[in-house]
Amino acid sequence: VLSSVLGFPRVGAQRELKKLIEGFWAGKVSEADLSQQAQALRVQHWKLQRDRGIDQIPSGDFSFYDLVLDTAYQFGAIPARYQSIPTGFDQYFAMGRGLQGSIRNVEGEEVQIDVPAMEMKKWFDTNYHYIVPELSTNQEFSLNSQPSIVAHFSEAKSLGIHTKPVLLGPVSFLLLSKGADHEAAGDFELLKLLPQLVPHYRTLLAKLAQAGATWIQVDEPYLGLDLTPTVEQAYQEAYASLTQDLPGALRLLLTTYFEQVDDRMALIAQLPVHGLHVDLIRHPEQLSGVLAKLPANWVLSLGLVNGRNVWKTDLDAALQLATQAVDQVGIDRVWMATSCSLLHCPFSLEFETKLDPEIKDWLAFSSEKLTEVSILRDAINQRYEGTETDTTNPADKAKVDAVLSANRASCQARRTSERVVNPAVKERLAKVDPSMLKRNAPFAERYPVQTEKQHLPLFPTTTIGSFPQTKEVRSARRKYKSGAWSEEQYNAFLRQETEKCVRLQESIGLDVLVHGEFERNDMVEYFGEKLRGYAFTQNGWVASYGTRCVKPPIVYGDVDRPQPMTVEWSVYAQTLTEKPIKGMLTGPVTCLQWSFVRDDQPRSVTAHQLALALRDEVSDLEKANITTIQIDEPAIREGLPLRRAKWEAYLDWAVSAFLLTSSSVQKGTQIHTHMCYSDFNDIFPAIQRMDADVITIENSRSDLKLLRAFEQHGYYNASGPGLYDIHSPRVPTAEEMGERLQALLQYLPYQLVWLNPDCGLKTRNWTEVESALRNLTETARVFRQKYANGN
Ligand code: THG
Ligand code: ZN
Repeated sequence: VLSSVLGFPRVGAQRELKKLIEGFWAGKVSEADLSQQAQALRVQHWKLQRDRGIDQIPSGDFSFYDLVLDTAYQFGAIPARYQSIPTGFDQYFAMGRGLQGSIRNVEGEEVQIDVPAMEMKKWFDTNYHYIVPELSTNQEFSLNSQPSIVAHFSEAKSLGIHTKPVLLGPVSFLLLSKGADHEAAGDFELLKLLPQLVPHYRTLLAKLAQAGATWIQVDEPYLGLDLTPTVEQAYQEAYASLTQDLPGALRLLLTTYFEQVDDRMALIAQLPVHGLHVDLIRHPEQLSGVLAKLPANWVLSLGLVNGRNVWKTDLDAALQLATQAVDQVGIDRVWMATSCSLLHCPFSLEFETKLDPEIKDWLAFSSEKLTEVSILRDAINQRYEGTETDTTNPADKAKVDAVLSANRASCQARRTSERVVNPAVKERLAKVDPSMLKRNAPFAERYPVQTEKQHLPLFPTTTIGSFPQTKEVRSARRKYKSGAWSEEQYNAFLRQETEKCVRLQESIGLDVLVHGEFERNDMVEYFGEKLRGYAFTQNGWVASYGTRCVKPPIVYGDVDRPQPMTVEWSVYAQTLTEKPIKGMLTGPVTCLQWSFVRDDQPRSVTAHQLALALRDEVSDLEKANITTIQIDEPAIREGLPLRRAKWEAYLDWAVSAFLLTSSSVQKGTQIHTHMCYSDFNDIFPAIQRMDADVITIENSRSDLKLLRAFEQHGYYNASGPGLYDIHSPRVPTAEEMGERLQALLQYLPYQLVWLNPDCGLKTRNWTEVESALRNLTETARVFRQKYANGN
């Protein structure tokens, strides 16, 4: 058997690539240095994989921004608004992040340009965002030489490393795209572009063959999702066409992940490829079904090492699955692999000097997972000793046995550790009953009490919670974390920032104020640092979008809250003002979704443990007279299972976790929630069941589509569909916001509408924030007058 990796984290051990690219954007790194140092990083990553015993090392998994963007760029799918920018980094980065300023256009003239970025969406059910390609109905494709997967293959080859180029398959590429014009909506229209697109894939394959490539990894994650007859037919036609005149040496490995494909084997087995990769982390039970229908001579790549989580692989369990596969198809047709790309996993444990050694022993990050993959290979090859691929020697056998027994000990220790099990938490969870999942009065009764209690005007104004995280704030946190600042010094600084923020909000005339969240690094990491059962890392960065990373905390045990987490800051802010201060919490589903979580109990159980901890925080805030509390759930939509048949079960427990967090309060306490980043239309009934008093929601890009859904499905609580897009530095005028509000009021009763930006303000600067919020309160003033007599 061979060892194989589907993709490696491109950002580098110390986020070198991020720093390099951001340096280039800032004009501090030349284009030549950018290219040269990026290449050095690729080489480093290939060598690391080779040295750790990987046979099938990926190439083409490197990107300066995003791999879906790269695929679009490579096939010439460049939307019209970027076409005046000369080909190259400027144009490429403009597509990823927008471009404002003066450039030399294709004619060589100096011109002003202001183009927004392409849309981002979550990559399946991960917390990684890809760039959504925009294709027109008459889209033409070409094969660009950049970004060059062929060059990367040759680069590795010149070092003596024979890699496996990775391509995003044509069907999944089109299904990830959107129509540039309105007619081209939906799968059907986009898949019509296959005949234009596939010939360019063919040319690319020919070039790869010419460069000496043999196995090509073709990623088709959509094969595991809900398939329509149109999509099935698209797969058949696309792969028939793709493999026409396939150069003799080429082998295609059809690659699936995040879902099962055992029920898709009738389709898959007909496709003219040479192997299949399956994700046995998500669905180990699919193996039998896959084996039963695997065509003779195909290679089967087994995803046995989790690319989405940080736990050591249970190697014994993995070997059991591997043995089942090898017994059936033979030792020379099975690969041991990661379940998906390691993009979603931090780089290496070696930088974690502060992690508790007991917990650290349970973990494997990307670099450590490489060793796991190759140990699995060695162990299987040894078990089948005497078969033709036997290359083992006794010394290696002893080494493999030692690794296996150490792994057994780690897994056993984790299963039985007192750090993991907290009987009090389990007991409390068992006692949760339906009365704890329901407010003590219906919305219609609660809302007037709240309005009165908080002295809320018509069209109340608020913000989503965070205010600018400036260089000073980040640098203060660094000084504190490095020990250069004492806790007192740091807290004094934070109090000063908080006070400035409250004063500014008062002067702007907002109705419900926030403290600004200067004490928080990330909305999940912050809570992870304060809850028991959670560990956090120093360097566990994973890609979020472009060059941005997040550092997800790790839930390793039963979760509870040793002490209040946010009360002090909210109470401090409340001492500064007569206006209500809104307490700010991250909801249980988002904490779950944006953390690395336990794989030894269902996600729903972890979510409910988080909910109980947060429920206590809600109670403590209420007791401290913080009577507006926002519980953010931006990630509730992305947690949806990839197949629709599983949606209802998920939504049931997700909503229940939210209700467990939020519903202990008095009717005069107002619960807000906030959602962003996605299309909520299809989970509307669940949002209503969450029964938040006020939902603030990102709305600026989806225009009024969202509101039509409000109307269609019926939403009966109060809402604040964002009046402007905080992702852009543009400051909208009061008139613009007024127009938007007027449009909103066609769909929502004016008595229940809040005015707010569409998301947190942490990525903006103070000048932009102040002007935009002044325009927002001006809009409120105008509309209060207009609606004073009920319109
Ligand atoms: N937290 C977590 N996941 C998230 C978000 C979050 N996923 C979705 C969305 N929000 C992603 N948005 C961002 C926005 C900014 C950054 C990362 C993800 C960011 N990161 C810094 C960087 O890479 O430079 C690193 C953070 C730091 O240095 O403090 O800016 O909010 N968990
Ligand atoms: Zn948001």
